[in-house]
Amino acid sequence: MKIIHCADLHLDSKMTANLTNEKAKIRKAELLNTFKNMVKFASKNDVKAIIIAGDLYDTKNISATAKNTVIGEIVRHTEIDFYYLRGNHDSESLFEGVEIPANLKLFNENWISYEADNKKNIIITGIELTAENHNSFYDTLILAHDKFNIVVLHGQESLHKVKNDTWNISIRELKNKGIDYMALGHIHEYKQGTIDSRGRYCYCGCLEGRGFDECGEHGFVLLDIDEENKTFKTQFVPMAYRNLYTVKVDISDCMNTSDISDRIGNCLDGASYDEKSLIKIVLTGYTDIECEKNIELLEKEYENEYFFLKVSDESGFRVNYEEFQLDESLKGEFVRNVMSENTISEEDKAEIIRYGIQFLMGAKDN
Ligand SMILES: [Mn+2]
Repeated sequence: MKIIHCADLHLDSKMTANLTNEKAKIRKAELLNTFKNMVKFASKNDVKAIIIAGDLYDTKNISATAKNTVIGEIVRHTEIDFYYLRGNHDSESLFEGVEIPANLKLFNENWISYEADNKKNIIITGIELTAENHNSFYDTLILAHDKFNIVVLHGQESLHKVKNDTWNISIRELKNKGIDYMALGHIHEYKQGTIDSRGRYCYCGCLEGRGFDECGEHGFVLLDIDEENKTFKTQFVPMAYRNLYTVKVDISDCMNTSDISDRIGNCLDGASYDEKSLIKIVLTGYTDIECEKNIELLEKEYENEYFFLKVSDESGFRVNYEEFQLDESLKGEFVRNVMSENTISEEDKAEIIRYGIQFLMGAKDN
């Protein structure tokens, strides 16, 4: 039996952190579309169940479009059962006034188990964490050890129990419970780990990256379970329409914007990102204080090659002290004065000297 494990779709996210309203609108539509594409994949590949391990939505106020899209897909695909466990971003009244389709299986603040296959060998069990149950839910989990057990939870993994943290999940406390696969949500990056000699836990990551803290490939996990032998294989399936990448470009020794542009060009050519990507260029390294650097121009130069591109300058300046040692001009005097100041850090000195020299050079031009 094939099962999809997805989580953290965050449908209806604002998406305006980097993007214009127009592009944010496009991204919002893409999030919904990727959900539809995942269901399409499930239908085509004989997937019998889709587990949504929390944060299907991003806000408590869900748009009619997002609501109708999800319900519409569930109703349209009666061949698939949807197991939806709410996360910390999901609304309590999500299905208020809506008739719950028979193939939509929900969870609540108590453990609930569902038989996922006709042979009753695969059991999906889940609980939504609350302030009341987050300390006790480990003890109340009782599984039949002769079944293939999938446990669904939404929260942050840790070794030990963290008191007063509703969204904390101690992996150690879930040892020897009979779990085969734990489908987790909350961490937006794909990650697998071991529970005990029997079971594994997995964060499938979010379905689409939204910001530059969610770089790289995104998608879902496809489980292929042999219900007779109770063995299984997992596969990460990339599904995101667009990916985000942070690209570090060392601009050490560049003297002007053209030099920097060449470095950026080399890095981008080497990586060959899809033109649909969102790119954040981070300039690193150290340049001479007299380096001419125009960030806006660099952004303009490359922004049309991708859906979105921004340049963030994290490079520093280096002062070539020897150059100023014997300089008798005001510039040399200024540099030597700053350098002899013991209360200023080296980085701040470089910054002060850079501004000072720019000022002196500007004054000379006038
Ligand atoms: Mn979450």
